[in-house]
Amino acid sequence: MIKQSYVPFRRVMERGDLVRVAGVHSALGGLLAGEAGFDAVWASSFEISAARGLPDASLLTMTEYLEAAANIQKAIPVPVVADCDTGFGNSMNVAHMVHEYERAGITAICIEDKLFPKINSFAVAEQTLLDMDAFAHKIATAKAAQSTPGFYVIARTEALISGLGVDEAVRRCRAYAQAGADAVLVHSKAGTNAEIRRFLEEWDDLCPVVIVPTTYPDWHADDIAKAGVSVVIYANQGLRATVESLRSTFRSIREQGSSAHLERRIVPVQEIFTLQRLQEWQEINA
Ligand code: SPV
Ligand code: MG
Repeated sequence: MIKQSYVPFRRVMERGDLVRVAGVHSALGGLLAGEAGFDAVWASSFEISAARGLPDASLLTMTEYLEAAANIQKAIPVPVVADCDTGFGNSMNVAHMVHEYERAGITAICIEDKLFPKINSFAVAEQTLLDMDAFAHKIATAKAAQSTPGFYVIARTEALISGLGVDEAVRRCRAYAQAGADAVLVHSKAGTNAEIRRFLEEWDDLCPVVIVPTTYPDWHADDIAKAGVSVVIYANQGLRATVESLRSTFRSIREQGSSAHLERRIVPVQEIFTLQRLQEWQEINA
């Protein structure tokens, strides 16, 4: 019989190796990430918004992000880390969010210290941060709201994205760890890993560190682990590859007038059936 079971994120963290996470917006993407050996998936607000043809600017509601994350988790064996932006409002919203996500089977969430409504970290826009103590209160609220001990809360600082520097990023992450965060995510849009390395040198190991090396992609996972990072999120490479693939496939069919020339380069329908576990489903009716 078809079973839908998965490992909680905390269990993955307890293994002690670098945890590798792939950004996705669909269950199919999650299945492929698991198949490739990723330990968890990131239900990315950027990807989920883009899949709806919308910017990552707090336009979708908590319910819509939750539905997207829960639909991914239902279908895959690795845990989802749900990108919950700012927590969809103030501390009250954060408490409600934790209740809802936890009840829907999500085992890890991440919230960031920007103001609601937020805009994607790479957008050319003002990135104003919430007061540090107010965000620490959101983290403490999230931890107090969880009903299972394993539920995992990641506190993300956008101090480097806002140009406030490494010292401010460290100061904020310390406060968030002291408020009970299970891990801190320090995001950077620099073209090299220099400021993240400086952060890691100053960081006092109060809790694990998560990074998102989108703009400094040449940092090898082995070196990331050696530098003291616990979790690496490849947040949007899947989405960008999908755009490339769909664009060239659709264009090529239009230009050539048929799909015959592509048939050897695209997966057979049978392979989609395998991902859908069609045979196991059909056995239910057999
Ligand atoms: C996301 O993938 O939605 C993220 C990472 O939050 S970033 O797009 O770099 O802000
Ligand atoms: Mg996001």
